[in-house]
Amino acid sequence: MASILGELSQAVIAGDAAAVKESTEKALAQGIAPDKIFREALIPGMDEVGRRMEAEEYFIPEVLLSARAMKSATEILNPLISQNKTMEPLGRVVIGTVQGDLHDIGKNLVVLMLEAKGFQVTDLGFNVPPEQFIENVKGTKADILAMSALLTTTMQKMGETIKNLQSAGYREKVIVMVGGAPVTDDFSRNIGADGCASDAASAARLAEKLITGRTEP
Ligand code: B1M
Repeated sequence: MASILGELSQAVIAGDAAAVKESTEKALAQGIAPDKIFREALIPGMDEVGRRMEAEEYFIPEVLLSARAMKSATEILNPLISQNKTMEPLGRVVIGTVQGDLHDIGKNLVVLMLEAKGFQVTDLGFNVPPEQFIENVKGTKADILAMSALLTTTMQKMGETIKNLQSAGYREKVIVMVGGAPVTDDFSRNIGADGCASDAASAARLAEKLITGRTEP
């Protein structure tokens, strides 16, 4: 008999939102932790969707169905993960997916993990132009600017945003973190970011490390 996490993964691949919701609820009822459900069912499911897209077995409509199915699970899991919030925020973060890029599933997971760590997060969504990032960094007095990109064509917007931050005299006032599948350590260093992370949990750990490093005497 297939395990519940296997069933959940298959339901994501099939883009079946109702089955994803049902399997997520069953997994929780079996006592499986929300982060394990993400790591061992939802993310591998989306990875398989990506593989099929690459192999031209799946096209945009199928991928959108899977993305929507994934959302029906995150709607259940997010509040459970966010319960861990502390009263005093660890710091303020402005986050978004860069201009020209509509991928927000991974960014939303990063938001969730940051909130779970105790950060106060302003999520600007996707397709965010450099000037909107900068306005919000200033407006919220953010400690951290976090940018996500999933396309090799849009990741360049991260460098552009950092240059604009510099021109605005704001670069030294904010920590800049970048991430997303095509983003590497080398790329992050080259554009002058303070760090990058490969997944949502390590993004939250990195944010904590960077902000603690900055506030320590
Ligand atoms: Co798109 N897409 N897509 N897509 N899509 C990819 C990214 C792609 C790799 C698929 C492929 O060809 N194999 C490819 C990019 C190739 C490249 O540039 N290297 C691609 C393409 C080409 C496109 C289009 C151009 C397709 C087309 O129109 N011909 C188009 C572009 C639209 C646009 O953005 N302008 C497009 C469209 C779409 C949809 C809209 C249909 C949909 C997005 C829906 C949505 O997000 N609401 C979509 C999807 C779903 C994918 C795949 C299948 C899955 C992405 C995903 O959600 N993964 C993806 C293939 C893949 O990744 N396997 C693909 C699950 C998610 C949990 O992982 O997003 O990597 P990920 O996030 C991780 C880490 O990257 C990291 O933590 C997250 C959680 O662990 N992370 C950070 C992310 N941001 C971070 C920030 C941080 C730190 C870590 O610090 C700030």
